[in-house]
Amino acid sequence: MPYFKTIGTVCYEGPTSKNPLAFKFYNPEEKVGNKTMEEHLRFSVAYWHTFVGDGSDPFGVGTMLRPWDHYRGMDLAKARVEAAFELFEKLNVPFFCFHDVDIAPEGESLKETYKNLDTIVDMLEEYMKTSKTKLLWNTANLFTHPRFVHGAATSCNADVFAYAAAKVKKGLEIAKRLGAENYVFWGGREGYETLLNTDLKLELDNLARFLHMAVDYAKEIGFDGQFLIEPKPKEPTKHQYDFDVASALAFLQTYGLQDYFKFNIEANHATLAGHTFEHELRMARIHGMLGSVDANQGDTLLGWDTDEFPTDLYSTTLAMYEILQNGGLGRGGLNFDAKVRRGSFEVEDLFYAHIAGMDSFAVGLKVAQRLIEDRVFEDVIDKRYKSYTEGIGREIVEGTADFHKLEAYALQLGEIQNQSGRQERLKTVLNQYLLEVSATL
Ligand code: XLS
Ligand code: NI
Ligand code: NI
Repeated sequence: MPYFKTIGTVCYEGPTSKNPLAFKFYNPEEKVGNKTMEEHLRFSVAYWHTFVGDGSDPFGVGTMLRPWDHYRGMDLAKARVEAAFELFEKLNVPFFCFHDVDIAPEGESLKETYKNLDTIVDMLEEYMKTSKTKLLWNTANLFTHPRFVHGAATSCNADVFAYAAAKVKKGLEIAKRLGAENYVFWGGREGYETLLNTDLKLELDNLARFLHMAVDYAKEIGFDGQFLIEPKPKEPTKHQYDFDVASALAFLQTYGLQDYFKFNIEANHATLAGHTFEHELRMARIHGMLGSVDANQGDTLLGWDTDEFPTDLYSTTLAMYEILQNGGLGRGGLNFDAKVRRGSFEVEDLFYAHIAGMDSFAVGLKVAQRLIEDRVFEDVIDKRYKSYTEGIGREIVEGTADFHKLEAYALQLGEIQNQSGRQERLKTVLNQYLLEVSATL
């Protein structure tokens, strides 16, 4: 039985199409450089926002009554699977992602929760046999239930640590069974509210112990997906341990975990940390740690994770620039960790939202590809740092200069000549590319 009766398969119709249920820019088979758009972009639907979210916020109840919502319990979970694969097919998306609690309700006991999960995972496995949509990643929800009030791996309560470990163990088994490309760790409540009651050192040590155990267990069962840490500075805790790429990287390096993890960069988390999306992507990329992306956007006027579908072409272009410079996302993808607004409560909106996000990244991909082909920024940057390719600069880079040598050099220098950074001109060039490439789409 179809859940999205009014909607057929969404196809590419090109930029002049007036059909709201068609792609204007995302043409999966079209080649950009040496890969198709589908291979570059690796879009994924987030189960939680699209099949579970109901539009509730701290001030009001849900606004979205979905066609599967008359079911309860396991029947609801099963109906969601049916709806999910119908949407995946109609949108032609190659991937999806979920938390354990998104796909199956928690039982009275952990055993019963496992049983519920097994039933739904059986069903997912069956659907995946005939569907092209694969699992980009799954994760364990270690933040909603009251038991996680003080955190999970960083809880003050060892029983909670054990319970969280069991959930992740099960999650890894599911990842292995469903052939997940990655497994995500987002530290929902792994942070603190006040130092007055917090053993910061023990919490960080325990988080590292937990992640090491996960690495060991993945090896034990032969799960070869990529482990991803998803940094976020705050919300729900005041201070989250995986604050941003820089601090999470320092944590991984401190505890000898850096070889087992990459980052899942979420746009809105970057902005919450006071960075741009492209800053976080660049930081991850230059350290060889860019794994996957939670594609959404925040609102500069609001200080929380608004998780909007990405429509800002400037941002999708700069993001795709980083991704292309990274040589792609490897096993990662662009997961729409994004939700329709509370006022967009009809099922059609789920489709419009995904179409908007997919088209926006398709434009970003094309513009970024052209920028790279024409070496727009590369040439500028090469020229800007030229002083490090010759003379004293080269000695600094090659490690043959020391303070004595540099002092001697500085003492004989005349007035130092600097050159303009040309920021405004570069922004105009970026605008030109956006407009030019868009005009030829
Ligand atoms: C919340 C996070 C979450 C993770 C998965 O802010 O983005 O949705 O992606 O647990
Ligand atoms: Ni996310
Ligand atoms: Ni988020």
